[in-house]
Amino acid sequence: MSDRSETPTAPILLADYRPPAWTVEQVELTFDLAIDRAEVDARLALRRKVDEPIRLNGEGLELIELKVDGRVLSEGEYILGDGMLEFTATGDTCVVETRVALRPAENTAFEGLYLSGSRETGFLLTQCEAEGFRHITFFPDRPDVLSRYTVTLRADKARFPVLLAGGNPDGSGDLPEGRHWARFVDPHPKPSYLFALVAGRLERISRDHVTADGRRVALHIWAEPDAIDRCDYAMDALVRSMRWDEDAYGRNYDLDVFHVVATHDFNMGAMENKGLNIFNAKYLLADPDSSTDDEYRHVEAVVAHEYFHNWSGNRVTCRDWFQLSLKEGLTVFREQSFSADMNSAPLKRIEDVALLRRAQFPEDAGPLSHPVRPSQYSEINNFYTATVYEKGAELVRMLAGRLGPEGFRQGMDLYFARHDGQAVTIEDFLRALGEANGIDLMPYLAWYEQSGTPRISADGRYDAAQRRYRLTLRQRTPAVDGQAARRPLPVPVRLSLFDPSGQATPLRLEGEAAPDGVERTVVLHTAEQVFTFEDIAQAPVPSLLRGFSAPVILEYDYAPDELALLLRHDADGFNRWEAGQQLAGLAFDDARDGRQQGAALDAWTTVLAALFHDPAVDDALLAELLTPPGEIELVERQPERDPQRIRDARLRMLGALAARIGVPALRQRYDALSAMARGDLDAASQARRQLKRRVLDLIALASPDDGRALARTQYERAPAMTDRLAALSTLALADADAAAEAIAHFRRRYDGNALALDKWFAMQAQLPGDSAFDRIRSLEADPAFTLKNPNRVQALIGTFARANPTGFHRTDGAAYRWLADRLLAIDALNPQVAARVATAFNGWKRLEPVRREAAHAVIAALSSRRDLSRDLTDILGRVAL
Ligand code: 0A1
Ligand code: ZN
Repeated sequence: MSDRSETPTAPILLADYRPPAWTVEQVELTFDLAIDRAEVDARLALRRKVDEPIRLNGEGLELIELKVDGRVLSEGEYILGDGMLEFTATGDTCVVETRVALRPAENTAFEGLYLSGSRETGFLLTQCEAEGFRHITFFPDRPDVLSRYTVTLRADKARFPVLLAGGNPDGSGDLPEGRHWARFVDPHPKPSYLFALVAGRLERISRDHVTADGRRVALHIWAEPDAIDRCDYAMDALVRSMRWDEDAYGRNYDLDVFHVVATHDFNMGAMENKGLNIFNAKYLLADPDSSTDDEYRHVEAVVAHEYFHNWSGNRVTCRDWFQLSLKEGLTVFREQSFSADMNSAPLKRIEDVALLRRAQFPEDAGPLSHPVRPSQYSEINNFYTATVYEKGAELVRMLAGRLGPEGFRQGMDLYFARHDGQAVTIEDFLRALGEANGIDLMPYLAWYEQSGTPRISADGRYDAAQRRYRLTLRQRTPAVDGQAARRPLPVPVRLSLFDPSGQATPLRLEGEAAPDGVERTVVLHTAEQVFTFEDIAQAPVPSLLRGFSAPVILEYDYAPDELALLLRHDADGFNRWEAGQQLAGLAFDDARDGRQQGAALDAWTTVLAALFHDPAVDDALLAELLTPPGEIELVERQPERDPQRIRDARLRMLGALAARIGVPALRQRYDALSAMARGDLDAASQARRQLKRRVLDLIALASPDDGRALARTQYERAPAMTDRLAALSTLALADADAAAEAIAHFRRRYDGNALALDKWFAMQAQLPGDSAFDRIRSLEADPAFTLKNPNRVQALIGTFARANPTGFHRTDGAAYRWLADRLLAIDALNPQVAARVATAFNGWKRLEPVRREAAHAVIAALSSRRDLSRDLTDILGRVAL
């Protein structure tokens, strides 16, 4: 567990980076494993780089013995304290041997070696990123120390029949007294955060994969016996990922075995340990009866993400934790590209941008805002953020766009070849990509170093006499309090111009001899730049930032009918959706301000009603178009937030849309979609379910009785989870009391199925309004609720605090006080989870005054406590500012 904060620790600064004084060339670890007590013998072959004592990190370890070059050190010969073991050595190389004891079953923080599940049937596993290895043995626990690992595991054979560690198997056998052993050798030097072991009663499914360069690899997915039949989809996804990385990046797997393990007790999504990926069960297990379509897609994406780390993260790793986005932003980008290839590229782009706006934009606009490469941190676990991951991926996407597909591939080839086996920086990445293409990409470093979402304002002037269109682009990034003024960034703006009939116009920039297609990318390098297009016959409607070519907020004063034109005609699937979102934003303003006949509300409902009947619009896109920005995104548009007003206005605009399409047409579409319903997983079936859900929600708004009746039937007849959960949620949203019977039925049906129960908790945690808080408290009393399981905590407490604005942001502040209380209890068990949940306080400053005061009082009281973990102290300290 992390330190308590009685003595606040000084932040770690990027500017203070120094290479390690001693490196570790070879690590030999021997584990004697048991639930209550494990012993770890470590033999480290060290090499001196700088004339300094040897300093090894170690937290919560009971040191039994320390030897240097074969000699036992007595107590006076070393210093042990503050998470560090220090002693001196004379030569330039030395062998350090330690023996330590650990207490896995007492480790509720899930960092280091811990127990998943019960003492009787659970299994042991490790989590080392970012700084968990120091909870296992004394070691220079930093990513720039790369070592070769040999790991021997010993344990009772009946209790721990399966013993796994990263690397290739190197023997196994029986020992006296019913024990056994297994050894693993990893030939690839790796940082300590990629070490992993697993021991317990697990079952497996297996497959063989022959890599493009001819290596036969045994793939094994491991799970507890009751879950092993839910691993097949993940295995398929793994094979697809391996093939894709071979084709798209020329990257092959590099060990003889690849293990993947599922656990229900995990702080994050999954972990890319070398040769032994460990997954939160939520992102590995999938079956139609308990998983939704969205979850299937997430399993595919996370399996790919962890696998892709084998090169972007493991073979080439980070010099220090400030460079985290070097592996995470790049791997998210690779994962997004894979998912786009496996599914629909425009829909994937819509999903990714929607996530960026929902999660990263608010983060970057509030007190937790930080650059993709932060310059300081006090607790690194708090930097696994949407900014490092999602915005980081957008930066790689911009670089890839700048170089084009072939140039990017050449750049990546050079990056992997040049830095294989190294721990490197973002600068190294930019240099490799740039040098492979003869381009200086260093101006993009500013994107990594500067926080905040840039605002790009665009202004178009048409000159009929000159047949010219002048587009002025300006950029500014609002500075966060106390930070330096922002530098202009290189901002690629992909664009087209549409004539009033909806045709894209050929584009010739001033000074060019001939037009070059109907889509161009212009790059804004300075605070303001003008781009002049020639031979433009009529005043055009610009389609800007196509495909979301840069992670910015675009400000262009579109009239509703211009957005309506783009919504009808834009060939860029993303921008078509985007036009709909922009128009919906204006329609929301009309609904909020009581303009029931407002031009935007009218245009939005009119175009969508037309598209609803247009056979050229496929089901998946229509479902997306019928979804206006959510309450969380809409809140971002408001200077001062009153969640209830926002929710009411959003419902009014959706009501207007339902009325415009009309209940008979909605009903007809719903029936047609239902008639085709099966539980199949192909894209068309998924799209139909998605659209059916939107249509049902619209029916429930326009004709509540019909909506309830249809939802009840859908719940009863659903062939799989997607339809079942959607129907339950529609029923509960329409009338939570009337849905009580179905809610109880779901609870009984899925008793014992942890992942399905998480959805049951989360669905109810989102139900809005005054009664939400009481509902949460009675859900806490459900015997299946526990603060010890991160997924359960996120499902109930996290969802309520983050995704239920009207329920959580009560004017009486009761939910804030309750959250503070729960944070204290969670923090005592698992600081990482407490810190994550606490980020729900991020936007308090922009609440309307009554709620703001109530939130402030709670945050101030909580953050002044001295008995919190470093993780929670760090988040609260920043949020309170
Ligand atoms: N590297 C993993 C995510 C991860 C990060 C931290 C963890 O513990 C604090 C665990 C997992 C990934 O990106 O998949
Ligand atoms: Zn990752």
